[in-house]
Amino acid sequence: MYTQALDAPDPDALRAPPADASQLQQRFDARIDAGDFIEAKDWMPEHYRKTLVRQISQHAHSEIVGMLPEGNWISRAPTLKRKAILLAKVQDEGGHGLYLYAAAETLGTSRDQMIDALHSGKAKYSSIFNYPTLTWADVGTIGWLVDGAAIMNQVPLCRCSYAPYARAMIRICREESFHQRQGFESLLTMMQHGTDAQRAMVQDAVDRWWWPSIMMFGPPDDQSPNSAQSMRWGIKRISNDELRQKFIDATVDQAKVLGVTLPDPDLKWNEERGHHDHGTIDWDEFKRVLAGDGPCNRERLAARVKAWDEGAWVREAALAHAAKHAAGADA
Ligand code: BYC
Repeated sequence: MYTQALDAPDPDALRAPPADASQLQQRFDARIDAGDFIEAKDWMPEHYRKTLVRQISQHAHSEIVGMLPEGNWISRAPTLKRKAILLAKVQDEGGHGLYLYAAAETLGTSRDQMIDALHSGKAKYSSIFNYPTLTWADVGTIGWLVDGAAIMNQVPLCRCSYAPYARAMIRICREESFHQRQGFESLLTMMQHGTDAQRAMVQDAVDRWWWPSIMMFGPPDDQSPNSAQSMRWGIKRISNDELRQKFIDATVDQAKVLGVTLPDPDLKWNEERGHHDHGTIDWDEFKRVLAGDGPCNRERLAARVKAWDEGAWVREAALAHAAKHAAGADA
């Protein structure tokens, strides 16, 4: 069981005005500058707390919404081995959601509040999960590209200044590496031992997932309203553009090993920069997906709300059991 939430601060202490706000602020800034980790019970500025709740809860929502596109293929996996791997991966994602909700709870926000924000459309989740999984090759491609992008973004979060988030990220990143490798291996099998139709299926999946994957890193740095402050606070350690570039550079060589083409005619090595140049990203599409108008936004949210409603009896039973236990009735 993941028990970070037991560190949750006293709600009264959260509401109480600090004795000497400027002194507390100075001490907090000095700790951030020294690269110290902040724990749940430490004083922190309200904006720092809110930024973390926003990012961590959105990250948690992404994990549990992210179970849906792949979950769609559990019953149709081509072999028992692939089914077992996919089941384990989707289960891991549920676990990541739990670690992250627990980390966000240490900031004084409740699970119900976070779930409510997701269901009412107030909270975001990653744009990537609003695209459909049309064929089996989409499952491998999600592992390779989506988990690959996730690792690139999430490894620096293991050094996030907020310790409960950093601790959750260490566990998550270990599992994400396995996810990425299984996706790559699944695609490699189809590319090397599959039929022409299977190879074409892989290429088609890569064509559809490439651009949404590089949008996962968020808007360009000069249009990212949260980046500067989050970097100052050590929540984000590397900027959106820099991470996107690292991901593109790493993925080009992997695509060559697989034998697939990345769908960007402008993608080429720039000797002077020591990086790959790439074509223009369709930020209008990104904004449309964020505004709720991607191919699967409505379907994803409806699936989450349905799962929540249908799970009400489990929550009620668990609460009733806990109440009985507290009253010593089952002793
Ligand atoms: N999708 O100022 P910015 C996974 C929002 S799960 C949706 O740059 P920030 C996996 C952003 O929230 C992958 N929204 O923001 C699971 C902000 O809106 P608000 C999820 C996006 O926070 C299952 C606005 O745009 N990973 O890996 O500094 C299976 C302006 O952006 C996106 C995480 O959540 C997007 N792509 O930086 C497989 C990692 N991009 O909140 C895999 C943790 C931006 O102001 N999160 N927005 O209304 C982060 O690292 C950062 O929050 C982001 C954005 C880099 C995503």
